[in-house]
Amino acid sequence: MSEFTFPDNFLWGTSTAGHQVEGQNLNSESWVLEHLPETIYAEPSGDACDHYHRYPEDIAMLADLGFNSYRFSIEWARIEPVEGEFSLAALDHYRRMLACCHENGISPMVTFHHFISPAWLMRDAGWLSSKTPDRYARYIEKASAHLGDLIGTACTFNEPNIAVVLSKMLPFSIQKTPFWNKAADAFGVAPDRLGLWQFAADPAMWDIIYQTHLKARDILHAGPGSYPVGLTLAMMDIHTAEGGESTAAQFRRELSDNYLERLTDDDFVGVQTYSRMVVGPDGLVHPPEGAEITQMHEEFYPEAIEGTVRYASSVAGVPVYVTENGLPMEDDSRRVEYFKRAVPGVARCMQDGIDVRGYFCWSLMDNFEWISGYGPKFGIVAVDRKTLKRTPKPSASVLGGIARANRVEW
Ligand code: GCO
Repeated sequence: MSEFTFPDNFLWGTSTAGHQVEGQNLNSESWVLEHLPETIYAEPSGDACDHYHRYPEDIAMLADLGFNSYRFSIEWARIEPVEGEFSLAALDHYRRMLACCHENGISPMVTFHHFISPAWLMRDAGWLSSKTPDRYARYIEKASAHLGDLIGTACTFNEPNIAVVLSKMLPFSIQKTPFWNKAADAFGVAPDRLGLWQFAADPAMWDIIYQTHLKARDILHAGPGSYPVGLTLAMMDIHTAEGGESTAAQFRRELSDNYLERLTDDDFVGVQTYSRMVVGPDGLVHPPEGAEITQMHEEFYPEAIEGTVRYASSVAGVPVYVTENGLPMEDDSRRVEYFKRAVPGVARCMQDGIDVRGYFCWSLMDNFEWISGYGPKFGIVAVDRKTLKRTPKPSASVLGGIARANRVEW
């Protein structure tokens, strides 16, 4: 039997994203995409979990469960619904959320952009436009001035590599579906100028996002408050099948190294991992016959987080937060098993001297899983889709118990 006690200041949290839990994000680009006749979304986000109004109950609940931190995003589309028009009401809402965290002894980790931009940005090429860095910097200035003194940790962006990761994982190209041209029409741009964060797998986008990240990082460091700033990456634990060495190296470069190598001056990197990816000479190799498969069609593989934390630390050379880790399955007993194997993997990294600062599960509650809708269940808390009633699952007590004890055995 092994055991590990985490440092006193280690963050134990749950993660969510505004568009996935708040509800009625009407001025966002996603709201437009979800309501296209040719949409690829299983269903619209609608009310989501009404977290916009129910956050006091939700934050009190995660504190009662034993957590000491909460990662959530603020929504640019609410704060600047029309270019140049900033909503004091939206900024005050997020300030009340931050105050609620502190009242509950919760250190808030704020993600300033979790995939979703205002619809108006997409009408001018979104993340393919050279004007976006300055537009985003203006938003960050306003948000930092209004909220910075209450922030514990900040992520400028969530997963700038998601479109490239999806391009390797999805069995079809979103950009080749009728949805793509209809989405371009909806925003009044040519298909090759539709700069959607989640789906435009255009290498030029990362350069624009990276320049924007540097601007945002400097603004947040200079503004009110004093807190670490970084960004998060979608990371698969990439394994090599026989003969796949060069292809796996190419996957690591495209999906991880191109990003990690530019983060060496950041205060941290957020690692977000769910499973492994096995790569053979011709690309992705499907999970072995009989493997347990999740609702996101990935292998049940809790050990992946140990691999990605080690890899991210070795390439970026900065502290790590596990900002997303979890399991999309209806059967919560599998989520319990997942955490019981994943958390020790993080502990082993720390035993070997890797500077891990926190562990955040995805997600606090079952929520809107983008194009998959409300089908996949990632939450440690169930949400009744008819009443929005929250019901903690056994996994909430198990992971909350580890958080409260600040130690793990295996
Ligand atoms: C992501 C996002 C989350 C997802 C979660 C489950 O990594 O795609 O950060 O918004 O919902 O990862 O897929």
